[in-house]
Amino acid sequence: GSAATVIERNTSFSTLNSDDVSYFKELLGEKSVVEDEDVLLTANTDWMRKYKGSSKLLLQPKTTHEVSQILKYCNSRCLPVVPQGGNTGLVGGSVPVFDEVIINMGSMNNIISLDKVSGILVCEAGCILENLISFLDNHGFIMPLDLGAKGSCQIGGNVSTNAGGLRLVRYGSLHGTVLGLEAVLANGDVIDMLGTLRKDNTGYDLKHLFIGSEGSLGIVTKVSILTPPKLSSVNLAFLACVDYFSCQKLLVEAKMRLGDILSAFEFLDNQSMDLVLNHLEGARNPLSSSMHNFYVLIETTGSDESYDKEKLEAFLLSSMEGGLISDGVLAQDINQASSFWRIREGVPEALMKAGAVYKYDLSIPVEKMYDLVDEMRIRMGQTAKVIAYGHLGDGNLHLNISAPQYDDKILAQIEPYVYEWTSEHKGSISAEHGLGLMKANKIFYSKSPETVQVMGSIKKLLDPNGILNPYKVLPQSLSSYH
Ligand code: AKG
Repeated sequence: GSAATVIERNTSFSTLNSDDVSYFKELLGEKSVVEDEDVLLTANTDWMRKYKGSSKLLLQPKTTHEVSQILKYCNSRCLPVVPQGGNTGLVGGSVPVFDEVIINMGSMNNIISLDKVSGILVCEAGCILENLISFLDNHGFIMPLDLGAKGSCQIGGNVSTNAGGLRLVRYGSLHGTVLGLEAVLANGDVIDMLGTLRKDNTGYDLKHLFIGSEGSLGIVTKVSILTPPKLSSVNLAFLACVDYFSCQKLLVEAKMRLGDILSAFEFLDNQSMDLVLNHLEGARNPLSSSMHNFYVLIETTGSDESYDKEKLEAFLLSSMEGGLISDGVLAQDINQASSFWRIREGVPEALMKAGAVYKYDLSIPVEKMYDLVDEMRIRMGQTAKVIAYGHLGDGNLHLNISAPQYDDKILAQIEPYVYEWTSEHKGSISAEHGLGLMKANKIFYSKSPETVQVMGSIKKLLDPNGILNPYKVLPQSLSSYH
């Protein structure tokens, strides 16, 4: 059993026939119309192997025009579609639920331009994040976002899900760094909002509707993004704290004392560390003792090697003296730094190897965050492990419940409790992963009925037949119309 709620196929959708397939072959060429069973099996299944659709067709458009023609056709035929990037999402948003046509964006992977004065990059949606990072590195820039899935995830998917990641604490969310985008609406209209300006207050800033709407309002085909300069001095500390309160105080101090050079503040608890050490090959605890309760990674990025290092070392020394940190080590080179990151970024992979996992991605006021973890440990008892880590600097907790296998009894112990608790503490039930299929019907825990109603109206305006990524994001009554 999976955590998916039971939903029904929208009866107003038609089903794919051989004329449809012929039309797409004519439009895209045989090679870009995929019916191969192995390819479809992969594309129908999400990264966690928890959500599984039954699509019979995957399309690989190479241009915006092709995306436009595909959607125009599907809209007129009432054929539902699911846009798919790297398929690394964690909420079942990037795979079909039933037989939706998969629109794979991977062939639109051209970099269009980089303005080396302003650092503004324009590229197609299917560019893999890591490729953009390498490209920019050669030109003295970095991407304003970085996440564990960088080797597979695509910028179009990042933008469509408003992915957060490890650098948000420094560079802000994609609502700030994405300067423009091009999107194709359900009816095939191409909306050119691909501006490359920092400032543009001419009317409604519609690009924001496509950032974080998970492909439910249109398909993002091109992106313009502000990239920060690559600074010469990066330092990474791996630290231990005795309790959660110390992690919290350390965050306040780090923001105040490191100020402009702070570029990441991440945490994991000892259960997360144990999991990584047990399941990831070659992983080892950078600190000699493994008896610590919490681990914190602090990264600084600045332009003056000796000044930055002095600043960080002085901060660490006083935090040590003040008892906020009980142990710590500074990465001596880039390899050591990546081995530290591997521990933090490797938790999701270790969780997958450990068995079944129930994932919650919550925004909770920092001071309350770990109360939920303690409460969940009591609730779950011996039946499952509670693993907590995440972006402490952003108030974002990744709460994961790990069990040998999926079990509805375990699920009933977790939900709706986790959602109710989060809602009561004025948190968000999706900090950065989106709602997808997993949480489409849970939106009311974080949004008022009036707000959701407006979302429904926008959905209906832009996608009147509900063909774009159906069953996701909004409750089914608002996202697909029977
Ligand atoms: C992260 O590691 O920061 C993620 O977003 C993944 C969280 C998860 O696996 O729950």
